Amino acid sequence: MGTALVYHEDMMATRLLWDNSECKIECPERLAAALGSLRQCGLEQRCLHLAAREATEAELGLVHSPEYVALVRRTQTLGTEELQALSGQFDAVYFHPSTFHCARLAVGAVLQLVDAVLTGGSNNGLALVRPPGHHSQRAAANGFCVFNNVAIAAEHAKRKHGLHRVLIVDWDIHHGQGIQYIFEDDPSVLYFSWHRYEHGRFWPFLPESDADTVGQGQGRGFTVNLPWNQVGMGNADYLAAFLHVLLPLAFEFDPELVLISAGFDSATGDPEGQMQATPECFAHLTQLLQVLAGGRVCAVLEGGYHLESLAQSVCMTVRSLLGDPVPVLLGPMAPCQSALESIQNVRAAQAPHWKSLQQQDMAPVLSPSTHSPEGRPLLPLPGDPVCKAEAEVASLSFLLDQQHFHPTPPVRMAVALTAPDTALSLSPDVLRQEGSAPKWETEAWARPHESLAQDEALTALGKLLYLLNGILDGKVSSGVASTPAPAAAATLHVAIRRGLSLGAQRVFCVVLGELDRPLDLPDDGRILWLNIRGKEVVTLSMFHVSMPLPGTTGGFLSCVLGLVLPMAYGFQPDLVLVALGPDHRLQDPQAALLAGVLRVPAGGRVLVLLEEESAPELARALAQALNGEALPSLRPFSTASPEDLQALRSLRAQLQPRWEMLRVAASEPVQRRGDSEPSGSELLLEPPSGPPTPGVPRRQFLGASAPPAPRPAHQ
Ligand code: Q9C
Ligand code: ZN
Repeated sequence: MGTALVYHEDMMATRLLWDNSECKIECPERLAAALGSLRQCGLEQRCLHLAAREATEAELGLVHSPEYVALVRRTQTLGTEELQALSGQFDAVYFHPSTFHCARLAVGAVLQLVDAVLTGGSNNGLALVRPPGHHSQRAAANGFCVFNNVAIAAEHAKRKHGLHRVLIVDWDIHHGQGIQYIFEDDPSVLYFSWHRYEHGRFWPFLPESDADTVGQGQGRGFTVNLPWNQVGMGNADYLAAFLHVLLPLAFEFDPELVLISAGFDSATGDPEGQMQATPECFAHLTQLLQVLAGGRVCAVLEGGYHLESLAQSVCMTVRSLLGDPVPVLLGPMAPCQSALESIQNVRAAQAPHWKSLQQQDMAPVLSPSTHSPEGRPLLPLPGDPVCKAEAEVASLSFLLDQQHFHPTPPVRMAVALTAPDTALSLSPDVLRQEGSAPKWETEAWARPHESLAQDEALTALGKLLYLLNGILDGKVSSGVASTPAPAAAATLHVAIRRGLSLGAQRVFCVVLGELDRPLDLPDDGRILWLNIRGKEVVTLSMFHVSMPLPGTTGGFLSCVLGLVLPMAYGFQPDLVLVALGPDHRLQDPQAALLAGVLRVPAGGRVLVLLEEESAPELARALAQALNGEALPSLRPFSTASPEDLQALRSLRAQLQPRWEMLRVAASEPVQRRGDSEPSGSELLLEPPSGPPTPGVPRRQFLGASAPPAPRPAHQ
């Protein structure tokens, strides 16, 4: 088991033999940089190595025409001038005498990876390959791509392993139009791509890269395009796209395998993408995808042309695949207006095809025509808008430097249960915590609380305090603790106070069941309290929210993806406390999902507090989720009820002035008392003021509370 790394040094052989400024960026050094940095970070040594092999012609034939395969085969014997002439027949392509060999190795590497993951040889993995694949078509090379590595792998997973649902996530900054064409009428492959588009003014200049292209025939709704219309998109924009577009659809699709077209030209510093997502963002994206398909995730290198940015982003991806907690994201987390317009448009275009997007007020934003009547792209406008305000653009070297030190806690997961935990059958790397805080210290914390007077409650509190200390000290990443039910409220109260006293600056409490927010806790923005229970939505402040537990799996998912995670990303907590109190009514797979996804924004620092009377299965499900193991399926998927959706809509409207990661649309009208929710048609008739907004008014703290404090000093 573990994480597979597939590679072959022969894939460094293909290179550009003549002058061509467009193609020269796809160079052998890309692989050397990625691999070198994996070695340097000690990550390569932790992977399982699989040798790449050449794909057979039958395998190439899963996607490509025999004539095209023959054409590429003939390039082996051509001279430089003939190679150059042939290359000129395609858009942004070069051939080399080794191209056929390299391209067959690239396909074979991905097939080796998929076979290993689908036969249980490894949990997940990365294929480091050249040439890339996602632009390549049935009978055409395109955009540095010769054979469509990922498309062939998806087809192979269907034919050879009998899969029915494969998700392809293309986070490369270019549109993988090749993959789109190959699967456009196929409902068994869900293809998601975001890409630099600039209203059609960026390569490959295709109208079918826009959000309103959703697939054909049976495949309608299984092509999902998220075009970025400005450069400068960053971590918040990418995460908003995952939370509000990709993940809801992916959960509803319920893939058996996730393939990532992992191009890193979407990272900061890349000359092609001109975006600003930091390498850490790819650790988050990867870990979020690992909650799908039982963790069967295969990442496949596509683009990425800034060697340092590429190398660091590859390392971040592999760290997540290995299960390490992710580095927290720094900086303000608010998607820009242009990103929100794109998100709104793709949600509107996909809403007819996905239950998880229905019944939510949706209308596309009117955007300027992207193509001339003849179908040719319009010329770039001088001074095209950029998403980020100039002042907010951190220097590249700063962004790439901040990753110098991400210590990984020696223990990923500890259980500190009061009931005997020997029957739990946990993975051997889960620590069964023996230690307890000193008696005097435990008693001091317990003193003000009557319910903590009992011996059992004190013992539980001692274990919890010890665990909390380990987490905030960087010795343990996450943990599960328990307490007798009558002591639950007081124990949670102590945990919050102790967390703050140990240096946590922001604690996110996600509370299920009958536990009230202690009255004497400071309401100064250091604690975000979200109680999921109760009859109705109550927003006591931007930091004190209560809502009903959705009665359906669909409603629960919308709550987790559309509310809990956006708030977590906006708050950037140092510590997440999940408390399952009396009558929490959460099913084990739901609890596991909640804990598993909260790990991501929290950089792994999640502590779950259970009642010791809960079933051992619940403790096990939580421990596995926090240890980065595969999550159980939420099936059967039940659609969110109108009440669930109404509660979420009203909460979103109340909270999004402060929690901007909740936004799913650009410039939503501010809600005034007594106003009804705007209907879709009203939005259509009144598009947000004029053409695309350059830049965003950011960080408007409309709530009474202060913005988050600066990052804590502790690690
Ligand atoms: N300045 C991949 O990333 N040139 N292919 C575009 C725009 C072609 C990219 C020129 C870029 C191909 C796999
Ligand atoms: Zn690319």
